Amino acid sequence: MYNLILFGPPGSGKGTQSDKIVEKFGFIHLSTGNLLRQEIKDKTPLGMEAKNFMDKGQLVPDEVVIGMIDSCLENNPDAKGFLFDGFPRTVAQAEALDKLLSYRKTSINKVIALNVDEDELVKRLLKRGETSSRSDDTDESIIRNRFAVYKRETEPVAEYYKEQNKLEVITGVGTIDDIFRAISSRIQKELNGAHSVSAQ
Ligand code: B4P
Repeated sequence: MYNLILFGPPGSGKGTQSDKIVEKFGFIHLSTGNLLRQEIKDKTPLGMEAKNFMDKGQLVPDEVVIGMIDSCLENNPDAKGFLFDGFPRTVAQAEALDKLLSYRKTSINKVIALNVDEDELVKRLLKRGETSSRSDDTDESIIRNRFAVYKRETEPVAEYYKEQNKLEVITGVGTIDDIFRAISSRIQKELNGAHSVSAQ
C-alpha cells in the first residue's frame, strides 16, 4: 500500500494535480474540500455546520474532518493506496491520521508540498471565483484569511513530516503538465524503491 499527501496553500494546485495522479496511479482520492462541498450540496447537518467555517475562510473543526477520513478508509479496505488532498491541515489532524493508518497496519510514505507565492495564489483563486460557485473564492479578504489560517495552522504540518523525513518540496509554478511530470517522477521513484525493497 502506498499513501501520499499532496500538501500546499489554498490554490497551489492540490485538487488539479490530484485528479491527474489518481488517473495515472490508481490511488483512492480523499479530498476533504470535495467531501465537505458534497455535504453542503446535499444539505446535510454536517454540511451546514461546515459551510459556516468555509465561507469565512476558516478551517472546519478537526473532529469533523477526521471522522470523514476515518469512514472513507473504512469504506475502501482493498485500496492499493490513498492520495490525501487538503488533509491533514493541522498537526492534530496529522497525528490522528498517523493513528488511523497504523491501526490499519500502514503509514504515510511521502508528502509532496507545492510551493507557490501568495500573489500568484490570490490571482488563481480570484480567477476561479469568476466561474466557480465557490463562495470562498470571490472575496479577496476571505482568500487572505485562508492564507493567514494556512500559515498559523497548516504550515506546522510540513515540519511534522519533515521530522519524519517524508517531506519533499517542489515548485507549484509552471504549466500543469510540467508540475505533474515532476510529481509523477517522485512517486514513481518511491514505488520502484518500495518494490526493490520488497523483492529482497
Ligand atoms: P480545498 O478544497 O482543499 O481547496 P483549496 O485549498 O482552495 O485548493 P487547491 O490547492 O486544491 O487548488 P486547486 O487545484 O483547485 O479547501 C477548501 C476549504 O475547505 C478550506 O478553506 C477549509 O475551509 C475546508 N477544508 C478542507 N479540508 C479541510 C481540513 N482538512 N480541515 C479543515 N478544513 C478543511 O487550484 C486552484 C486554482 O488554480 C484552479 O482554478 C486551478 O485551475 C488553478 N491552477 C492549478 N494549477 C495551476 C498552475 N500550475 N498554473 C496556473 N493555475 C493553476
